Amino acid sequence: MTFDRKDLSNEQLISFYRSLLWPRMIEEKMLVLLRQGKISKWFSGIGQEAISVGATLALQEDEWVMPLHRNLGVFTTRNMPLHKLFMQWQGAKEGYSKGRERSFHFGNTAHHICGMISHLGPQLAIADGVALAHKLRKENKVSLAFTGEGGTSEGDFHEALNVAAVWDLPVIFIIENNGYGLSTPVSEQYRCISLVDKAKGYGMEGVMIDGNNILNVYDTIKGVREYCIKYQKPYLIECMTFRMRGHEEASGTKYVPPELFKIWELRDPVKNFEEYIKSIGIISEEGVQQIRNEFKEKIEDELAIGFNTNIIVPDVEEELEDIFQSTVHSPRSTVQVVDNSKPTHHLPLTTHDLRLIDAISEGLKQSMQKHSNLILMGQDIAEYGGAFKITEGFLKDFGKERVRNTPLCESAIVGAALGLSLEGFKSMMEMQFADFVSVGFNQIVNNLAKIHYRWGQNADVVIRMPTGGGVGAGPFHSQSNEAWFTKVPGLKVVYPSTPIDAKGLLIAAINDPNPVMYFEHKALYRAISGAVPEDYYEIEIGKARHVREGDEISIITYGAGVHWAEDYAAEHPEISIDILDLRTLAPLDYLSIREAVHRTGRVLILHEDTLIGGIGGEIAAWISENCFAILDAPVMRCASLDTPIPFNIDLEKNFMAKGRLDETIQKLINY
Ligand SMILES: Cc1ncc(C[n+]2csc(CCOP(=O)(O)OP(=O)(O)O)c2C)c(N)n1
Repeated sequence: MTFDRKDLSNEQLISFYRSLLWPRMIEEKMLVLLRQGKISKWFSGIGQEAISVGATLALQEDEWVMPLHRNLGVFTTRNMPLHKLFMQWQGAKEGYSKGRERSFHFGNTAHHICGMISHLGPQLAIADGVALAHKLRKENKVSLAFTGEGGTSEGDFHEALNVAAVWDLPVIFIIENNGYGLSTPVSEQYRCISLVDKAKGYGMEGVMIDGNNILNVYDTIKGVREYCIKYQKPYLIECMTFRMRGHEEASGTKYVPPELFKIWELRDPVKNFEEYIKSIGIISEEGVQQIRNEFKEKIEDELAIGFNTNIIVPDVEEELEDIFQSTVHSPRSTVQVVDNSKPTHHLPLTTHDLRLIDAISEGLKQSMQKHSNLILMGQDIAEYGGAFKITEGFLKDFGKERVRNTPLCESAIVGAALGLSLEGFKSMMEMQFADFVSVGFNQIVNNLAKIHYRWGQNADVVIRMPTGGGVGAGPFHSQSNEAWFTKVPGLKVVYPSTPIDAKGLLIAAINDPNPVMYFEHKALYRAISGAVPEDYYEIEIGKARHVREGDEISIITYGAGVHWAEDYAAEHPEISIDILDLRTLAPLDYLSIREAVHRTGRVLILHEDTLIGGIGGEIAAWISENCFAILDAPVMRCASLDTPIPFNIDLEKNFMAKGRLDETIQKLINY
């Protein structure tokens, strides 16, 4: 292995050596502790340290890195204290994730390290979002994301690189090509000759380098960083290396031909660099031993601290509280909150009549005026104004940087939204249709939803979801999929049914520093109008609206169901119907639900979503557990058929819950 020190001083070379040796020695100790049963799992980066260390050394300390499971060198080079890392690996409360995450699945905002999720590829697009933040602020910074060669087969790799190229983002993508996935060799992973050849396909530069040569890695990434900043472009680097141990320690290496270990042993990044600095006379064998002894001692000292942790005493309140970032200090405290939660409410504000769609648009526009750091992203939302024209005219008012057309890639855009959040931006992503969220699902339920609980970083993202049927659009443009998200801790789910609520809840969602899924019913867009305050205001997330007072039955519903229930009540004056519009599906307003049960003792839960697994089942269960004594009849549900939503208008009508509303109400009354 040949090293070219360029203009690096002797001190720098020694310092590089220390940075390289440190994770190696930590790992060697961890392998001992693993055998002694003192830690539970270990993903080894032995043999690959030059990549993690060299890359991190080449960056500024406040540039975000998205490491994976073999990048201990990133954490150590960012000077995370070993005792705290060890607490993390022990699952101790004193670690970086309060015991909630394992091995390297954690991040830390102060160190600008974004914690990985197990799914690997999704981390790449987060780097896009961070780079976008730098670009928008005209900062001379990059973000850097790692992937293994296995991860390059994921769709997320493609999406992230494509977005970075199309948006000219200063991101460095590093492939650590270590020959094997879990056990899958590269011959079964891809067919191109070199992965770096893919760079050309994305319209970016790329280079393949020896990943075991720290000076090579450092120098390349330093140069690439300058390129990315100067030209505002991404760059792909394929680092050739080898995994010297099993995928994780328990899984062995039987599938690897033994001669490969011999070959790569000769290319060991630590030993080779050690030999090099000795050969140029800047350190002696004694000097090396001195450093090794110093590290050995330091490891023991740090472990002594690291072992000294308290036994975790689970605290239910704290566990639940940490799902979300507190909203106490969010801008909401200074925003006027409209309380229209009672049928008798009075609006002391100047209003104008708007359709649901216009109210959403107005809420979004006022939010853009309020928050200069709010970025809108979605397919066709700029010049075209969005599939439903919600953002029509926004481009002129707010410019192309803040109103961004995206390539057709939901997953990467959700990931980019999270990256923007790491850098303090707010973002709203428009799903063109709620149905398409399935291809961004992983990022939402695993990255956005869990990040605050896992390592305390918030995801300040709103995803707008044009949803619902009644428009004859078939199975993939009409689904009700809100219940996919109400089940996921860490997401707020709002679903307004009126213009006033639509505007106020959207503003509240954008002010909320947590991820909010905002459902808007397409069939209500232009069909429903109402008085909407002209000013900027919020409707409180998590508060239901008592729509109509009645004393015979209570219909608990949301979305289109509110209008079905109101129409039914108007057509049946002989029945005294009470209606509650949930407005927020997560978190549910249990107090208002209880009051609704109390008013009539007979409850019907109505939703357009299909029956099985719909939110109605959850509410019914809660009512029967908590309100049994005040019920006069079993809780009933009226929902759509458990089939996909069909295209033909008569079939769709047959599918819809609305067609069974009368029958269910009669059953409930006559019980
Ligand atoms: C989406 C997903 N599928 C499968 C896995 C299981 N898995 C974990 S690591 C891994 C291999 C990853 O290979 P590579 O990207 O080359 O990284 P390496 O482990 O070699 O560093 C697999 C299949 C996973 N974590 N995520």
